[in-house]
Amino acid sequence: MDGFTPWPSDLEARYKAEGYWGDRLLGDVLRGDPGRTALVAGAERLTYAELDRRADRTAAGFLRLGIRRGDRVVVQLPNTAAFVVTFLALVRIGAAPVLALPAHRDSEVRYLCELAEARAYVSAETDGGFDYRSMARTLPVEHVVVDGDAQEFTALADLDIDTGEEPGRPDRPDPSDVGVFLLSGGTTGLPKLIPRTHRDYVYNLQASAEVCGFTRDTVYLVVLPAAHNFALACPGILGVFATGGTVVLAPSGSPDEAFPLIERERATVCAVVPPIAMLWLDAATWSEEDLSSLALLQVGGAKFAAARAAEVPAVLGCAVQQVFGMAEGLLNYTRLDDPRELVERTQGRPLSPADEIRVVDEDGKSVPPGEVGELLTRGPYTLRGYYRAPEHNARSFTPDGFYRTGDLVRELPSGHLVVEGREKDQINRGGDKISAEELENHLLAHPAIHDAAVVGLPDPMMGERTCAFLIVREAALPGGGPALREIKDFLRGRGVAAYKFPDRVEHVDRFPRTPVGKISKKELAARLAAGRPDDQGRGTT
Ligand code: OOB
Repeated sequence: MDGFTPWPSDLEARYKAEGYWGDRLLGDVLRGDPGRTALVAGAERLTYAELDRRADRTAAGFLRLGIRRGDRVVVQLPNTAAFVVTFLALVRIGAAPVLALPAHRDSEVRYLCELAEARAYVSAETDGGFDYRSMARTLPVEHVVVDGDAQEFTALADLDIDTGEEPGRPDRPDPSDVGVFLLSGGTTGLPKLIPRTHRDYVYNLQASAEVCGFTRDTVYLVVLPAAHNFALACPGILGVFATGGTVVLAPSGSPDEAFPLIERERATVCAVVPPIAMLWLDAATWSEEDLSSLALLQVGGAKFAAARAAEVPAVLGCAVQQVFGMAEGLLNYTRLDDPRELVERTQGRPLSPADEIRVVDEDGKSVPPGEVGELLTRGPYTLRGYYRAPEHNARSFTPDGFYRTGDLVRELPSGHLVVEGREKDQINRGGDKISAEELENHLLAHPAIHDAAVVGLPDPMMGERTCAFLIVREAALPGGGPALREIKDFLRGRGVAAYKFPDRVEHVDRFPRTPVGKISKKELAARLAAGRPDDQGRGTT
């Protein structure tokens, strides 16, 4: 596939010889007993046999539509059975789903369709008050498939028809093919696509299921978006399928929705981001639901404070596991039998014995053991390049193929990593990643804005919130420049996902600069922390 950077042949040979890469395809992950429940979604309950059949029939439907091996299909579905069926159907015919988040809007989805040259777009009809069909109308794709009332488009249900005919024999994908595209949190003006091959992603989910002790008795509650790597394959939905357990889809992580499902389905495992974990710690003290089935709470996506991690066993009655992962590949897990100290205070250690880790200083030299530096990594399930992004790849990888994570870590003698911060120009808002540059570019399109700098503002609940520092054009000054409300309306109008909207806007006359003349975001953050966002002391909106 053009735009895809393969692993060099010596590493490929090694990963195969050492058993990391096999021949299993993503379409073959359903390994449960046919009669056991694979999926619970709303009122729907599907056994392994039923899910398998639905995936096959829908695969035939996509083939009838003309979707073929090697095609890309942008999929934007909430946590519904349709997500699971569509994902399995596409990977079975070797068409790679490009997994957009339900929160994405025109700006993100259009870009993904263009970059991936997607043949089709699959969405919900409406969700959370948003009509995906109206967005779909102007997307540059041949086919739009809608779960629900499809209006002028193709209904997903119409792809799932048993015609009685033998479906055209699909061209079986190769394990080295790209199976799925995940989205990068992004550090540049535009989001990046992460190609995950069948064999690297199958290893990712199987090895994760093993480390997390998943079995056929696992009942996994999905509260994060199913399209996110954590919920999909760490071990996630696919890791459960590979071990024969049951997946229960929840619409969100709100205790009102999640707790009754835990009680009703006797859920044993759930993956959450720190703000949800903290919400649950609060809610569990007064909620009446029986959460006693819960055995493991996986927490990741952003740093989980040691003090909160320590509360989980007593308050929620289950073990806690910290997960420091990335859609690009590398996963770190605290192990189920790690001493409490490591579980509470570290973000885990690499999943695979073949994961290579380097912690380096600004010159790319390894720091002394135990000191903080940037984490570089390569391994059997970490990408070697973003899709169709040669210039960005030249910066994001070392010449010997290590991915520069942009995360600052400290490595303990046990191999466990402690995340100490970040070097990349990104905001981690409770696990949602926001590229500062992408948001700045949107803000710069505002007629009253001369310059913009986006920084993270420490927040006890979200870890960080987003603050946009703005220099307003002189002509706009008499009105005082755009306030937060106006900025949000402006971004909504541009079709930007709401989680990227700033939480706060500060108007300033000029930006502090580094000695080389770059905007000093460190200084901006320090001023915010000190409560004097503008040196001149102008107001907040
Ligand atoms: C997960 O994946 P992404 O791609 O949304 O974000 C990756 C970035 C990491 O580079 C790091 O900056 C941050 O999110 N991060 C954490 C963390 N887990 C992720 N920072 C501190 N502590 C943690 N535990 O977020 C993701 C993917 C798979 C599993 C879990 C999380």
